[in-house]
Amino acid sequence: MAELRGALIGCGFFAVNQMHGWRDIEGVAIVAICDRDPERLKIVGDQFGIAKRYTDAAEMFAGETLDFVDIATTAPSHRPLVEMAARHRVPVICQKPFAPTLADAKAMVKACTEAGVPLMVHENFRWQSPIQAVRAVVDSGEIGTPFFGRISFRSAYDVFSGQPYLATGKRFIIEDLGIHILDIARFLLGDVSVITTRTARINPAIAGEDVATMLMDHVGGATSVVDCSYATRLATEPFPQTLIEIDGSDGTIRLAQGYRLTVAGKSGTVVSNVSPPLLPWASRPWHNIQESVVAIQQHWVDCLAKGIEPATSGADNLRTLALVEAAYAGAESRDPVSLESLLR
Ligand code: NAD
Ligand code: 89V
Repeated sequence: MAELRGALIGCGFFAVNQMHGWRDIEGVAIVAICDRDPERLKIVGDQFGIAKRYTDAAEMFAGETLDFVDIATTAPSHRPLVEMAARHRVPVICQKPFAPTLADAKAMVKACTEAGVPLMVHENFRWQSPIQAVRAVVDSGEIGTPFFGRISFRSAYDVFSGQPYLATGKRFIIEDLGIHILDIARFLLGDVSVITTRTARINPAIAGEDVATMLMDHVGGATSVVDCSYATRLATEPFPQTLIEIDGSDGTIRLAQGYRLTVAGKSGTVVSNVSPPLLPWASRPWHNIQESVVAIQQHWVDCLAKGIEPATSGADNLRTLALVEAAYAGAESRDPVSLESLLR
């Protein structure tokens, strides 16, 4: 089969992981890159040996024949770039947060659907191997029917040095990090009908909230708590581990710090180490996230080959983004927010 010709837009902090990911995957080549900042374009172009470089995405779409485009810019540029890809009939991957608003995201899904173009959101946390291991246990039936979940991300890691824009936005932890954890809750326990949210800002040097606690009713009957903090100083810093508790009718799952998975179920208790592999180009503590980048990008290639919708398609991600919007609305009103009207 001919090699897929991809292009990447946005050569910033995180895109380097995506470029490594593409290099690891067979049957794909990134043939062109684009960044409006010539310095970033040069750094990534030189590091990965990409000769075709553009400072303007429109010029890149006009000048290249592409099988897909990978958008790794921040949220404000996502809608115009995704719509540009749709106009050029180029299948598109878009980084999270998919869009600044749910209305933008719905328009992006519509544009791609009408153009007949596949659209995947780079929602990679559910692709982390420890999270996949938890899902495999749930699917096996070992703990029966889940009725409670706690999906937790608490840290004091300095994310602002690598991503300074995170300190300046009115919204922070729910939109940037909570979005992943809410997506994991959906992945493990199904869609959500109602969410109740409390937030706080502990770090006075940032503009947005750095603590969020969300209580959710899942459509299938389970209740979950999603709690996120970048203001939690622990004896051992867990970044970027998501810790999970699931209670089911026949047992429990605990994913604890150090990637220790304990399953107490129908066949007894099993403790295992589900540490993600350290890829040759990866570095601790980011290796968990870096491995998931390869997994989601491989999934995209497999879906393109089979002509099937990716698990984290644009349409799927509307449900995660709706949770983000509902969480901010509920944090302000202090009332529970129903998801139904948002998703209409
Ligand atoms: P960044 O600011 O370091 O990089 C973004 C790059 O995009 C910059 O170089 C900028 O010049 C370029 N850019 C912006 N608009 C452009 C446009 N219209 N045309 C061409 N280039 C443009 O940001 P980052 O930290 O790399 O984050 C990028 C995205 O990745 C964000 O949405 C962020 O939330 C997401 N992210 C995801 C993960 C994850 O695990 N999935 C981790 C970190 C960041
Ligand atoms: O995944 C992300 O979007 C990152 C981080 C894990 C640091 O929050 O911003």
